[in-house]
Amino acid sequence: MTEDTIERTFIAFKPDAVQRGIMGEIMHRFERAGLRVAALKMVQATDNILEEHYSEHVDKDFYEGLASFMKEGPIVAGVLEGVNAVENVRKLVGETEPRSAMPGTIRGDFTHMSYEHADEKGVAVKNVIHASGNPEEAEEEVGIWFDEDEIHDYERVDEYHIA
Ligand code: IDP
Ligand code: MG
Repeated sequence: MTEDTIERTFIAFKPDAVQRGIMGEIMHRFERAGLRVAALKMVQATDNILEEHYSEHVDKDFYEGLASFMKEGPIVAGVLEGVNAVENVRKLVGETEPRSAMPGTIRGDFTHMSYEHADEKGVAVKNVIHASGNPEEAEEEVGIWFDEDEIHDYERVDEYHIA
């Protein structure tokens, strides 16, 4: 897919999604919306890669909790492709704080905790999935987690209808 309206976005199933066994249910939502899975791999996050990935949050109070949560177990990193993929994936993912995430969104359907609760416990908000916030972030994050030869170009059989 080469049109300008076709974007790539970065997603990651956080350790809670992997350990809760809900990766398939989450991926199903992206696949049925017609987003093309261009890359996918299970990786153990390291301090270095997390500092790059969450560079905007490194100095925040919740960073330590966030980094230790993201290292609790493997994550599954992926690249999704589609029309305005960044915006569409964030729409499916929902609000950052589970408490405010609407039913029907991934975070709204699979989580419920609040910032207040997470901060009181000194842990990160466990919200099952990461998705790039804007196209610039998406390009940067795809580059942090993937080499270009790990991103695959193939046609979905239903591409005629979905994009
Ligand atoms: P996003 O994941 O929706 O883009 P960001 O604001 O970029 O949200 O925050 C990155 C991640 O850091 C969140 O998904 C969440 O796991 C965690 N987080 C954000 N704000 C807080 C907080 O106030 N307390 C604890 N964890 C937080
Ligand atoms: Mg963010």
